[in-house]
Amino acid sequence: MKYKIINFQKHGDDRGMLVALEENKEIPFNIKRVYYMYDTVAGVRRGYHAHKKLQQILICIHGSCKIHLDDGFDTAEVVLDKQFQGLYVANNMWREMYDFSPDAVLMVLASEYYDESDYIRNYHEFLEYVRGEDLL
Ligand code: T46
Repeated sequence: MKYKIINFQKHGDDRGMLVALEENKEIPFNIKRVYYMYDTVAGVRRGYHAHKKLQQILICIHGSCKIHLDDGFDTAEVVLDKQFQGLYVANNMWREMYDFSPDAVLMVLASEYYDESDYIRNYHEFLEYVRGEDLL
């Protein structure tokens, strides 16, 4: 599984909604890190990298945004606009985040601590890495 939309259980009553996330239950890994982005500047596109090891769940807990995914062979565009949905992204996936609404808050649950050496920030290197061949 390279990516997957997960619909979390909604606990709703007459007061409103609540979503609960636990590691190795709703989230299919140990959660070592949580980060989020907000006040994203209009028209900006971020990401442009892959991870060798990191797995993540992306949740747009307010507003909406889109995610471009690329495994080196196929691409997909995913819309995140529901607070009860998470996008699981496996390692070895190129990702770009775009079309943020002005009020978007994109929260990410990560399987590893921050490690710059886990990033592949060059698309050509990424293709070589996942295809296991020298493309030059
Ligand atoms: C990813 C997508 C969805 C830290 O110091 N610690 C952290 O845990 C993170 C994630 C970032 N940073 C610093 C590193 C940079 O100086 O925050 C700055 C912005 O990070 P970056 O340019 O990598 O942000 P994005 O939005 O391009 O990518 C982020 C994650 O880095 C990445 O793992 O999958 O969100």
